[in-house]
Amino acid sequence: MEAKAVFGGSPCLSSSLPRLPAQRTCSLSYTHKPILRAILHDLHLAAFHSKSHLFSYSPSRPHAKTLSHKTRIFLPHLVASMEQVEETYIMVKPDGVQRGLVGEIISRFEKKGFKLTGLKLFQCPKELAEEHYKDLKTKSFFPKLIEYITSGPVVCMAWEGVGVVSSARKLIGSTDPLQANPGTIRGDLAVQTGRNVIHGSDSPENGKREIALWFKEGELCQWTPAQAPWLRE
Ligand code: DAT
Ligand code: MG
Repeated sequence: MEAKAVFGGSPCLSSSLPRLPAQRTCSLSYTHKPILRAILHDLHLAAFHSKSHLFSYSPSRPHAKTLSHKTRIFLPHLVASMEQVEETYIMVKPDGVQRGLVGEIISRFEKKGFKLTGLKLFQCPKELAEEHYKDLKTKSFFPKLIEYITSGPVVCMAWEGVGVVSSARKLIGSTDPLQANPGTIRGDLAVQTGRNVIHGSDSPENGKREIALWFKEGELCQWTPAQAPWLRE
């Protein structure tokens, strides 16, 4: 009988996680059980020292008595619950669609590692555009903004992930493309505020509000990307 020890990576030895390329494995005979236990115990303590409150103590486990520390069981569900999954509404505006930038824009979010949960090409009615931008109703540019957003099809997207709202805003860049940093979508692909190719929700609350506004029930898809364990430990 053999047991595998994993070195150099996450010490969470869940069998559901694939082994990361940088990790090394070695096979130990089961007759080396006490040594293996000691190695694993030390790895746990080293890698998760600052998160010790996330471990439960299990003094009832027999080998705990033979070690100088209490045995700890890692509780990954507690770590997951600490990191709030957000959703954001991202929209390629009519200029982005007309200029053939849809693939490029989707690709940036995919490559970053966020999860696409909704996607459609859509001709936006005036009432929806006005509701979406209702906070800007008093602005002088509001009529032109509505005219622009309804001038051709848009690509509506819902993206999900930890920190996705603020990260998407960083990927998008400043409202004025001339002020947007190179490397951002607006910084790389646009030159004018009135043609800034993309929208992104400005808060988690607005992310939820806007997704509910632009997507009907049944249009969103919940799924688990195969790459999930390669993006977050
Ligand atoms: P953002 O899209 O970066 O969240 P915003 O919410 O302030 O920016 O404005 C919504 C859109 O309105 C923006 O993407 C383009 C347009 N807009 C904003 N300010 C403008 C201005 N001064 N002149 C013309 N259009 C403007
Ligand atoms: Mg905005």
